[in-house]
Formats: sequence, C-alpha cells, structure tokens
Amino acid sequence: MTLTVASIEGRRLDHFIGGRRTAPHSGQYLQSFDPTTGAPWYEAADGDAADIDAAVRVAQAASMDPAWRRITQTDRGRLVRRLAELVAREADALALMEMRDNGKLLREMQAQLKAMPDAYHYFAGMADKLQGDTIPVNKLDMLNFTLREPIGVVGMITPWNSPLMLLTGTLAPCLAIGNTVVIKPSEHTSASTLALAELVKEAGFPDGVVNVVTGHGRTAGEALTRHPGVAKIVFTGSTATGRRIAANAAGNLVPCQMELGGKSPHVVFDDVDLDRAVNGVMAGVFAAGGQTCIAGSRCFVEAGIYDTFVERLVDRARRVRIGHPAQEDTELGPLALAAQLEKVETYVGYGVADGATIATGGRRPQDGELAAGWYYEPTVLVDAKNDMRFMRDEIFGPVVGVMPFRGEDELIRLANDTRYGLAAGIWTRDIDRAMRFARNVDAGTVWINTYRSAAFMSPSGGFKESGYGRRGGFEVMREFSRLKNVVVDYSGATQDPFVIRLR
Ligand code: TXE
Repeated sequence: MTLTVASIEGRRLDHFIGGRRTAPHSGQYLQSFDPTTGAPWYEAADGDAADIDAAVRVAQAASMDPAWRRITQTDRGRLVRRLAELVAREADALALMEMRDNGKLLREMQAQLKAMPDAYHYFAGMADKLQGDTIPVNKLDMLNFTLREPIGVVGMITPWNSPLMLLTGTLAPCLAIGNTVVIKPSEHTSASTLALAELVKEAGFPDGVVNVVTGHGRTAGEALTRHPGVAKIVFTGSTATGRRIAANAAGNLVPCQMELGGKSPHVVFDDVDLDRAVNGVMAGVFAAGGQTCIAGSRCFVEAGIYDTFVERLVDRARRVRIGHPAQEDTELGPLALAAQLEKVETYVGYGVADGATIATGGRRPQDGELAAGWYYEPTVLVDAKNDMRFMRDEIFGPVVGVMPFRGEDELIRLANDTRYGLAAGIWTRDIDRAMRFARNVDAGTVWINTYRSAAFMSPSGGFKESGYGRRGGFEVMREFSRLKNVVVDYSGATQDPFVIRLR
C-alpha cells in the first residue's frame, strides 16, 4: 500500500479507475482537512461527470470480461479472503488515515479496522453459497429453476463518519457475488478508500472490478446516481441527499439501498442498574462524538428515576475527557467537519430557544489546543419535548435530549413520534416489557440492555425516513444479486403452436 498518512501529507491523490491512478478530467483537486487543527493536509481529485462516465464504462467492461465473469465462485471467494488478509496487514495504517481525516478516536478506528477482515471473510463465504431453487410446476418433462446472478455495476456513495467500515458491509458481498463497483467516497475522507483500492489490486482482483472516483456530491455523486450504466445505487448519508439520489435513480429505474439518518429512542426503566444504564446511554450518544446514524439521541427515562438518572448522566458527561483523537486516554475527539460543528451549535441553540435547558455542555472547549479544532462538549439537554427542533432532526453530534415518560403506552407513543426508524434501545430487567417494546417500536434494530452493538452477521437498516434495504447477514445475497427464472422443456415433443391445452 503506497498510500499512508506519511506518504500523502501535502500531496495530490488521483482517482483509481481500471486499476490505475487517473488524474481528474478537469485538472481540479479538493482539499481534505485535519479536524484537530482545521488545516488542509492533502488534496484529492475533484471528480466530475466525465470521470464518473470513464469509471462506469470500465466497471461495465470488467463485469463482462471473462477474467471476472467466468471466474469460479471458489476463486472469487478466495480473492475476497486475500483482501481480508491485506486489510488486516494494513489495519493500523488505515485507521491512522481515517482518524486524520475524520477526527474520530484512533482507538475506535483501530477497533473498526481490526474487525474488518472478519467481515470480508464472512462475506467471502457467500461466494459459493449463492444458489437458486428448483420449482415444481404442473407440467411433466419440464425443469423450472432459478439462478442468482451478479447485478452488474453497483454505484456506492459513502459518508465520512466511518468510511471503510460502512463500505465493507456492501463492498465485500458485492465482490463475493461477482459485481463490479464504482465508489464515490465522501469529499471529506477520500484517502482510506483510495488506499483500499490499492489493496484490491494487490489481492489480485482484475482491473476495473473496483473503481474509486473522488469528488463532491453535487458533481461526481450526482453523476453516478444518474448514469444509465449503473445497475444499483448504495447510499449512506443524510435523508435529504438520499431522497434526491432515489429520485435520480428512479429516472433510470435503478433500485437503491438507503442507509439514512436517525433520531433513535433510548429508554431507561426504573428497575435497572443505574450505572449500567448511564454507561449505555453515554455510549449510545457520546461514543464516536455522536457522529453515527444509530446515535441514541432521544433519551426517555421513567418518571420515578428521572431526576436521579439525569444527575448521574450529567455527572458522567462532565467527566468525559476531550482531547486529541490519537491520545490513548481521550474519550471525545473533535467533530469531523467545520459544518458539523456549526450544525451542532445551531441545534443546541434551537433547543434552548424551544424551551429545553442545558444541564451540561453546550460549548466549544476554550482551553489550549482544543480551541483551534472542531471540538464540542458532551451536551445534555433536559426538559426536552419531541416537537422541539433538536429532538426532531438528526444532529450527528454529542447531544442528547432527555425527557420523562409514564407507562408503556406513553413510551411507545413518544418513541415512535419521529420520522426516522433506524434503531432503538431499552434498559429494563423485565423481559416481557422489553419484548413488548421491541415488537411495538418502529426501528430496524432494537437493542435490549445494550446499545450500538452492531454485527456484520445481522441485517441492519431502517424504516420510515431512515431508508430501506438491508446490510449484513444473508439479506445481502438478495440485495446484490438478481434472480433469473429458467424453464427447460425436455419432453422432445413438437407442439402445435396454436393449441391451448386446458387442465
Ligand atoms: O451528508 P450527505 P453530509 C447526516 C448527518 C449529517 C448530515 C450532513 O445528519 O449532519 O447528514 O452530512 C454525497 N448526489 N449523515 O453533508 O450530503 C457526499 O459527497 C450524490 C448521516 O456529509 O448525505 C457524500 O459522499 N451524492 C450519515 C455522501 O453523499 C451526494 C453519514 C454523504 O453526504 C449528493 C453522514 C448528491 N446530490 C451524514 N450530495 C449516516 N447515515 O451514517 C452529497 N452526496
């Protein structure tokens, strides 16, 4: 892997198309910033429609090329496993690159990267298990069966919060199934995806199977979603952008998989071990700086323990260690983007204007080096209500709104009073109650006495405006293959073309 933090500092990075670094058609590059200082640290090709067109054509050609199309399933799986080994070899370098780009804790990015090879191995195992059915039909001497085939070129648009992890859940199965891909990473975090493309080449995948075009959403991203050569769009990002992409894809009748925003309810009943629940709520919204679609940003606490719970939560939030993401003891790093910091400040302001009270946080830290970066204190807003703007929209930062509830009926009404439906969490010792909540809450994933416990073996995705389609588990075999029905008449009989036989 030639791309590392040291090798790219101050340099220009090109697209990766057809197995080669390719300069942007426009000659333009965009800057990528270090969130701990706000300073640019490398430039990436600023792709446009011409670059996307070149990449999609190459990916189309690769999907028809016998080097990829006629490879056995076993060999395809072997390539994905080889990629897993290379990701394991480069895990530390990739984690460092992602931390530098998005400011997330090095420990967190390392944990993601160390777990990633297992995901590639898991999906590699699907390569030789993609099978159809034999269908019994009411005709003798007829064989009726289904085939599962690759779809073709899959366009992937990824965000900046966990670039490679969010890519893996769709890239690994796509490759195992035999698709080819064009990836448009976030303009804020281009480096690690370009580095991964180098590993794909080193693993031995034919050129053109994986292509990366960097650039802005409104140019490169938009062009990818409108390109008629793309057979499916995979998107992770905001609901507003997802809606726009789905409309573009509809123009070509192309299906999408959408992993969008969330405003997930995180519930605490009065029968719990309070320390455990406080830690769970903290992890749900302050880990990753709240920059995760599954953040438990609306916290509902049973009225009887509301005051005690808030006191403990605030006490713990005040003790969160804010610092440089590479430091071993840092618990909260900076936000990834200047725009994200502004969004967080704006929404905390809305919260106060709408009648909530800041119990802790609500400020940028002012001391020393922290003042220069995009840092924000963990923030707890009490007296929150669902109709307040900060409780309705996804903030994507370390901000939680807390409100009391009385009884399960009120809880379900409050929990589901959102346009999102991505995740939900509940802390209680009463399993009946937990199961009733799991059945009644509108969320694609429900956690009971845990939170943010994601696994590539389980299907994840949202309801409502959080999107559609599923990642993880066996569901992806359906998502990234197409189903063909084949009918064979082996009777040898010649039929009169105009005889209609009634049964
Ligand atoms: O997202 P966008 P942004 C949410 C979160 C955050 C907000 C804004 O609430 O505050 O989105 O972040 C590409 N056609 N999430 O502006 O715009 C873009 O280049 C095609 C939730 O970064 O959704 C990038 O690659 N592509 C989330 C990707 O879309 C377009 C993760 C995401 O950008 C495009 C990130 C267009 N017209 C943000 N416009 C999650 N679900 O985890 C943009 N893009």
